[in-house]
Amino acid sequence: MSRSSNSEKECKGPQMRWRQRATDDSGFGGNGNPPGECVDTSPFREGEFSLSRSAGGGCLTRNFKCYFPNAVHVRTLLTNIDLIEFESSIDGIFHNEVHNSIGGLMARMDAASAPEFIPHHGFIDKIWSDWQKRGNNETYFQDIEEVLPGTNYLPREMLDLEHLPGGICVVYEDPKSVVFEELRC
Ligand SMILES: [Cu+2]
Repeated sequence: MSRSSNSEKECKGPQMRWRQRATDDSGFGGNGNPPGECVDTSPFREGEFSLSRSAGGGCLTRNFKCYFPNAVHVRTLLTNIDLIEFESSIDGIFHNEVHNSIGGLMARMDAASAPEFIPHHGFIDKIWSDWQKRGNNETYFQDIEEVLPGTNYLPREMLDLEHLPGGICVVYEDPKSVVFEELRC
């Protein structure tokens, strides 16, 4: 999972480089095959892996579209100092579009059953963490003093990923990629 205790020396969360991981046959498997879009490579191939009954059962499906954000897109997003614009982009383009571009199970309501779901969300969380570290308007939350629905927590308690309630911390490493190193802002 993406969280571990502060008492550990290091705490890291999973993340993914969307295009590389989502198209890697040896990792999560590649694209699905028509007509059913079932993935037929990797440990998640049809016959080896099946969805839970609550997710409808059957094989893991994918149907790649052409759009995946790259490192340049991520850097551009991080330089956006307006919280509303940042939130709109990370939610709409970086989160939703990647779900839809992977397609198949990731584009369904039960996408959480897909093996790439947690790494995808881990990377979204990393971008959020990187944006916070840049100090961009980080305290601007209109409802910062309102309890988050279904919890006893306030939004401001969730701003610093290294000091979350209950002694939880999350630290993300940068992807080991020359592209990311060259683009470091
Ligand atoms: Cu999602």
